[in-house]
Amino acid sequence: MVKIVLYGFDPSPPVRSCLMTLKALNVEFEYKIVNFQLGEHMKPEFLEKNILHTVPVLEDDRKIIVDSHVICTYLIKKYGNKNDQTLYPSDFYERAIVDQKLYFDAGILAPKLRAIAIHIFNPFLPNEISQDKLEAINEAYDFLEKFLETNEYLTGKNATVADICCVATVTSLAFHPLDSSKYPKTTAWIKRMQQLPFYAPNEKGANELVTIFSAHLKQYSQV
Ligand SMILES: N[C@@H](CCC(=O)N[C@@H](CS)C(=O)NCC(=O)O)C(=O)O
Repeated sequence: MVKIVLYGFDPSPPVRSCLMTLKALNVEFEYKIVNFQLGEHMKPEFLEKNILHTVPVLEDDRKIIVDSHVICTYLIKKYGNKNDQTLYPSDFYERAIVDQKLYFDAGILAPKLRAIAIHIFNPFLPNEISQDKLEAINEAYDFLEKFLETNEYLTGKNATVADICCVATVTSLAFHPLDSSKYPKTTAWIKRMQQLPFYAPNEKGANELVTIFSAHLKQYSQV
């Protein structure tokens, strides 16, 4: 039997994207926790799987796949219902629109979170978090509000893999809360995502991460 293993830990947003996708597809897998506090991501056996020392990593029948966006789309292409194109359409143009929002997550949203995370988790960097890094998050919220101007989800009337990846990141940014009067569409989109049957694996890890960030910011933000 083909064995799927996901390496990661719950607070990590890209790991949560994979957990939601696996749940949406109803695929069985083994979840192996990588303990960063013990430096497990830097051990030779993990580096052998991913030289970038990041999670998530997926092992499918002993083949390795790195990067949440690639993992999620791979899982849908391989294990998704071939008659249901909702999560990742096969039409080239529709897929390009979904890919664009995946790259938006990878290239714009997630780096704004990372710019702050490095001051919390990297002991060699200053603890202080400058105001401009927090304000940069508003730019991401502005983009999302525009994307959602005419649609209920990021690329149309249905949630796709792009919504899954973006919501994992956005809910991790909640230490810099969305003003619902300024961002009504984005606020409604998050609530809509939270109602979906595959959303549950995001909840606990996002809360854990936001608690860590909020406590750090209380102590170190330069406001
Ligand atoms: N683009 C990657 C980002 C993965 C990533 O940066 N993961 C973080 C945890 S959220 C990590 O493993 N960092 C450890 C490191 O960079 O050493 C993805 O989407 O999978």
